[in-house]
Amino acid sequence: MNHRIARKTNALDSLVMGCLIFLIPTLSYGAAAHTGGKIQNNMIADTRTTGGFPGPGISLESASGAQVDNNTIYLAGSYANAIEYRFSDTTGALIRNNLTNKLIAHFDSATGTETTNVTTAQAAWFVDPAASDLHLVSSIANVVNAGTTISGLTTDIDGDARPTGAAYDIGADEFQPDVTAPSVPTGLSATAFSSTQINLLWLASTDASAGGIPATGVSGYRIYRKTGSNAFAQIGTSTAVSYSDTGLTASTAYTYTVAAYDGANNLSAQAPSASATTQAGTSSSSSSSSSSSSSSSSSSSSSSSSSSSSSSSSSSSSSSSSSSSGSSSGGSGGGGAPSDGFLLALASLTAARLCSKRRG
Ligand SMILES: [Ca+2]
Ligand SMILES: [Ca+2]
Repeated sequence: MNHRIARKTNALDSLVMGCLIFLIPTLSYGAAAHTGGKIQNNMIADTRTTGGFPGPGISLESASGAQVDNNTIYLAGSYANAIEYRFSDTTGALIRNNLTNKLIAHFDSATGTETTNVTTAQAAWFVDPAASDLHLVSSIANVVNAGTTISGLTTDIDGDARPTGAAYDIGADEFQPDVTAPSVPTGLSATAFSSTQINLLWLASTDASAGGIPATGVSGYRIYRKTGSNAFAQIGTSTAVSYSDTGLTASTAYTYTVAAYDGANNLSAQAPSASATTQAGTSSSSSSSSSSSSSSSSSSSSSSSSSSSSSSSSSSSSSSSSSSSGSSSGGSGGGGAPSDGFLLALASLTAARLCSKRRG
């Protein structure tokens, strides 16, 4: 596995943008005089606590005038730095709006300006660090709307507008709140368990991402029972796809429906209702129950069965990682810089553009 997606020498204005990087902790400019260039809107994650690459997520080496903006870096290992810039011919670096869980450090008299970076990120802030999905799960204070305006950087890794809201968000993701409700529960059935209890079962809803906006996921279900006035009133909630309504009257018909809500409290429409009649009291032997509708007038049908849902949920992912190019292992040449035998070289390319993928 390569650790560096781009090591460039004698190049001009290289662009590394919009990468979603799995287990490739270092983007690097090369050891010999790179001029200009931008590393923006990348998500870089390595959740290995042992065996990971002992280096930063982004490194500038002998790079003058580079911009490192709006990247999100989460590294679970023990290495102290997420972004490094080094060597005396690294000058004028602009390092802005980066969201990391490790430090930003410079060595060897390299010079640069660090603006509105946040280096205290927590794994819980992100959708799925193990899958390199470092989208924000919620509107994190001091991250959302807390960044600096970057000339020319008008979208995020998803293509969402920058800024969305009052100001740039920090990191690769311009946070978009989940405003999409989960799917409507299906297959609701009601079964009389006794003279005082009816059990409900239904099929799980899903909460899908939409338009590059991460889903918060199904958090639970609201349970409703039809009242004497033929309206539905909520009688409880359940995080499972079942519910037992107790304390009922014998030989009485009850009608139910359920709706799903997600982590942002978006509520689905109500499922087609289902009815059941509680069993008779002690003496009689009639019993019966069954689900399905029954009451004539208003109640809809029950529709049991039906297909399940599926479609997983939440984040997408789609890799894309290393778009590589000519390889070339061999000597690192850099003093002090982390080196390994897997360096990719993108020599002689100017204005090479990597990872221009778009999600959603
Ligand atoms: Ca976004
Ligand atoms: Ca949702």
